[in-house]
Amino acid sequence: MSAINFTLIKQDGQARLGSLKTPHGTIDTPIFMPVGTQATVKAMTPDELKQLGAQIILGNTYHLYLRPGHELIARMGGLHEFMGWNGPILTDSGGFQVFSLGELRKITEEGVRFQSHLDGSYHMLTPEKSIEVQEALGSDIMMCFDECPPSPGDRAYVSRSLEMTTRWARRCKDAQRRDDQALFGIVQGGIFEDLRARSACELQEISFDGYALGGVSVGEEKERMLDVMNFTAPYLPVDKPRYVMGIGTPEDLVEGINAGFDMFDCVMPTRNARNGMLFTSFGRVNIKGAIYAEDRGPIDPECSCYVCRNFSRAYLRHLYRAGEILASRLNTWHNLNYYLDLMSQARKAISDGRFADFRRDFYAKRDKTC
Ligand code: PRF
Ligand code: ZN
Repeated sequence: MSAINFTLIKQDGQARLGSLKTPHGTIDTPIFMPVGTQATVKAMTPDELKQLGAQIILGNTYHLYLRPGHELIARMGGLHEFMGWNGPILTDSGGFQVFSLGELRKITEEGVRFQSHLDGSYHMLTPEKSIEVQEALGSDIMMCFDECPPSPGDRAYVSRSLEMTTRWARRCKDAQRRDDQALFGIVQGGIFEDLRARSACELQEISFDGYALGGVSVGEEKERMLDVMNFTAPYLPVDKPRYVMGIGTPEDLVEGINAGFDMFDCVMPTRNARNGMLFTSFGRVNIKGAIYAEDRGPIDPECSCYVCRNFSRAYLRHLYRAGEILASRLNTWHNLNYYLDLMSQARKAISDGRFADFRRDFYAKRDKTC
């Protein structure tokens, strides 16, 4: 028995409308998952996330293992209880984060030995350890420990790497002890269709509760990434959730949905918010700009979020320039609202059988300047 249950409600082209039941609630797909690396979605309380319509958030094995430690979180009642979020949580395995450490890590068949970016201490993450940490955190969905090679990457290396990722996936599954958490496999294989197909096929032989596309948006050209999403989706089972890891821009999400994926996560709306970069239906707004100094209008005239209803661009520009904490909060609020609302519109469009129109209108608007 799986800890989650996915229902495919409707398909419109390749785009899918679904419902994913998890131990902490049911989510509508396609879905965007705000990133809460350090057991917090930066600048937002769990209550605010609920108000924004966030249905599931993401946590990180690597960061929480190093600080405050997974055992401490387990003693505090698990990640949900610790951070005061009672909705679904997906945790990434730590694979991607340790590979981003560059010089500070060494990969072997056993796992990855690395030095903490916090204090330089030595640690070893293996498939077994990653599952142990994710079980201690108690997330609803755990991810397999994978290797994410740089892209486009050397074909021979990518091929050997994905074989190891498959062996690691088997070890993750064997290490799983709890039956109230789902486990997703991660398809690797770089930009090579046959390697992606092999990875997807081997993972399905092991059998997982869902399948993720890893190793995209890691240096390859945008067109390549779109190709990879489009040619990999057909190798994934229809009756399981499909997740693209770590993307992306609003355009990437629309293309991911169009390719047949159901779940997405990215730091972009939250991180960019703190840097004064705001997403709107007409494109991006850099709120630092002098042109907004006396602009009485809202960030996005089409947005009905709390920030757009109450504050001008001029005020938000001022808050940002003054380094006020409220700038981060309001900008994050609007950007998350934008991302979550975009997904809600996409779901509605699929439900009405007009996803192609939705996608065309989405691009048509962005051609205009703000
Ligand atoms: N693997 C894991 N997490 C990830 C990625 C991956 O390939 C990516 C790449 N887009 C983001 N996050 N485990
Ligand atoms: Zn808004």
